[in-house]
Amino acid sequence: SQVLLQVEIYEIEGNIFRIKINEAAPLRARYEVPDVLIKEPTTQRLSVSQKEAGILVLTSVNKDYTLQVTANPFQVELHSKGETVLSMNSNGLLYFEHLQPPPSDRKSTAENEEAASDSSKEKQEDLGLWQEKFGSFLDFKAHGPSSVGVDFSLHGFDHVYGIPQHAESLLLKNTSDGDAYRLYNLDIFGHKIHEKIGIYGSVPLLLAHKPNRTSGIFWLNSSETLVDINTKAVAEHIQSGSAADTAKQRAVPLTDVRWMSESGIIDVFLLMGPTAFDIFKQFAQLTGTQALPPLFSLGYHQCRWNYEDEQDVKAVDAGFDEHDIPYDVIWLDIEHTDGKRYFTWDKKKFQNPKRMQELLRKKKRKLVVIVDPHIKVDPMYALYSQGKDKGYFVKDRNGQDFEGICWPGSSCYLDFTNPEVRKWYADQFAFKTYKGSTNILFVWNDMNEPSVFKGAELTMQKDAVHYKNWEHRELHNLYGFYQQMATAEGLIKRSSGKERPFVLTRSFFAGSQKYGAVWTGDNTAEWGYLKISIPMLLTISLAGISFCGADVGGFIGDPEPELLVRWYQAGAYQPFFRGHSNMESKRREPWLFGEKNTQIIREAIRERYVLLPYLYTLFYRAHTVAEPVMRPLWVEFPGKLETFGVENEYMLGNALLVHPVTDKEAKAVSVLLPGSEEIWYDFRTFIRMEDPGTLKIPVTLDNIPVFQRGGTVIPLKTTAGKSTEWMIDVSYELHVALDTEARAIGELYLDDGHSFQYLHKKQFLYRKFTFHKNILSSSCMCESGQYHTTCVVERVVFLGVGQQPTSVSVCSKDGKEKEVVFTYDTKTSVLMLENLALSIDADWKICVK
Ligand code: MIG
Repeated sequence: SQVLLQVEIYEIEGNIFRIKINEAAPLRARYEVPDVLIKEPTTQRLSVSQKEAGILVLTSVNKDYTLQVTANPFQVELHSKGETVLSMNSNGLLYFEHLQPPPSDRKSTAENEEAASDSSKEKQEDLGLWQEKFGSFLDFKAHGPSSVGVDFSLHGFDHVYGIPQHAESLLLKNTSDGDAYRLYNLDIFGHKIHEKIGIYGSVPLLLAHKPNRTSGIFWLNSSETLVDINTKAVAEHIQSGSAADTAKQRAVPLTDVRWMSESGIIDVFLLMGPTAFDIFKQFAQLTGTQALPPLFSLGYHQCRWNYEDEQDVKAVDAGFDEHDIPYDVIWLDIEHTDGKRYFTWDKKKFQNPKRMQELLRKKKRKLVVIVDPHIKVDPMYALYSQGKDKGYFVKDRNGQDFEGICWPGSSCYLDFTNPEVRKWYADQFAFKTYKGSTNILFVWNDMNEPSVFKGAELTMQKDAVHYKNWEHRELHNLYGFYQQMATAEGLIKRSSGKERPFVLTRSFFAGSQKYGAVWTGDNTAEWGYLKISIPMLLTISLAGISFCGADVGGFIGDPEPELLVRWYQAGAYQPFFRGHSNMESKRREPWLFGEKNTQIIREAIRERYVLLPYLYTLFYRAHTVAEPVMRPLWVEFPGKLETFGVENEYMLGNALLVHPVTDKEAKAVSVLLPGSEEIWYDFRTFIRMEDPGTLKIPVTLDNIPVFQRGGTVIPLKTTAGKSTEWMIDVSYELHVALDTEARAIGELYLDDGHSFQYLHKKQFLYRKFTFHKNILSSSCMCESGQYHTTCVVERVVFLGVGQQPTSVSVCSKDGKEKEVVFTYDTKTSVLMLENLALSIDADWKICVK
């Protein structure tokens, strides 16, 4: 209380408030997270609507919000039209460890000399603030203690989500009697499930939801962070006209969220929604949207630690063709390198990497190789010697290059926080620098928490030193973010800015969505890990990163065939779809488990490929309007309480509800089809489900329950091919599912699938399909987009058509009308039109009479 803090309050365009608290005059600058906000936010002028001793009331530009700031005790309350939405420091947990001179530097006044000699205990404690022991590790805090924290109360909310990454449930749990949620990127091999310890990546964004409102708290801090959650019921007085009623109370929920970070400043963004989709936009406005993935990366990926050599790659690739299973990418793990020197090849196993890539290219497939951030200490290794000469490695506290142990043995770690290092690193991906690489090679960044064997908690010492002398503790959670950023820039650069990159990263932070995909790391081949992968991916998606997936099959161990099959079926309906397995795991290519299982897995992967037009369109929406591709039910049904905790099923876009089977030998699953006013159709049989609600759906091993929501149109391909590139000319099929008013709406986005021409030259098609008053029309969603394609819509399936039509005709733009043949099934109410040849890029109408 002796040190003056400065509080800054901003309104940011689009219903966002920002509160920054820092020391008014810190001894030295405190770390403020750079490079995560995509631009300096556009502020708006708050007006002072009340100002008296100890109270200041600020009103937002649109008058919808007021911020009441009280001085003593310090507190900020955010009101929306009379409703208190959120308050800060209402539990008085604000703290701010101000920077102090080290104990040895302190001027010894007579007074404190006395105190010091009086109490050696105090001295001990004081020392503890400047250095900390953890096992055999000593963390030397050059700048002393510097932690910050504050509490928020979310009024009326008892459902909170977000703050990945934990192997935990979708709904955040009370932490009052256990561990806080920890945000500290760590490589935890064989991590357990239902733990609050942080793994691999973190996004300090929390969402709170109640039926009429969603709010968000974005705590912009990249040091080790803890989040305590406490949901309770509090009494609220009911305002009412009659005097007799004024005493009435009711219990309303309230969630307290306490954030604590090891260092930095308090810089918090309050996202006011009011809808979940508004929150996604607000967060994207600050940190960016999902990069539009190249289409191939939405196909199936086949990975393993390791595909041994060129021969192995060839054989696995051929296996997919032999078994008629589509796939797009084969992956090479660390063993492909010359002694874990990234950007090199093991010369015995991969004698001719270009030849191998040419073979894959002919098959219209791609290669992904791993590139980790640790660099083998080896003066003969160019990356090391250059890095060393240029001073590009993270330093230890004594100013020497930090050395840790990792795969190659003794290793140094590139300091990606330095823009010059990132530029140099990006240049390493140039085709002429990265020998043996071609433009079908893409990249996987692993171990970038960073993982340091034998380091404290298997990561870098917090007292290691980065660019501009910042200690590692300040920016730990950003390390992987920066590596992926540099890698993605490298891939763009090598194509002279023309091609979209694909980079998968294990570690991530807020904003990583701009650079590619993430996966959930080393899961285990057990049913529990399949089950938890759904809430884990939903949580990552809520935090802005749509392109996410979990290792299909489970990385560690050997899945029983049934588990593997179930995992493929789930993965086929998730954004990033990759089979992967550990070195010690048995081979796991999809055809190794008997004809029947091969058949089912083939079917699951083919369903994925057929669905790609829809999925790609969802990614376009994630890219342009920040809608998560995979979303919890409550996002689509914000008023339906019964959906708030659902985590065993999810929506893929707004049209598909997916319920993976995650129990062994399941004969049936309980599916919640939300919304009494909704109609749901079985995605495969087209049969209308009787009455929404919770249904017991019988299942066989053949597939998992998937439903299309009435009122939507889903674009698909009529058949799967060997890979996405083989499918370019395959015709389309539309599934038009009618709602209670016999309407439906949907869209299709399409472009060349790999370049930035959609952006720079507007080479894309964005089509809209509407069914209204018995007319299905195809129209343009965006006149400025143009893309030439000869692709046609071949088939249209209408679901839920009440009665048999007397005729169906197609009207083209020039007014010509042509009757078409149709079939109608009275039992299922399905109307099917086949052998159509309607240009995908033209306006047309289908009239059902
Ligand atoms: O500690 O590169 O999560 O996907 O196969 C193991 C070898 C290091 C961890 C990754 C995993 C990858 C493995 N890596």
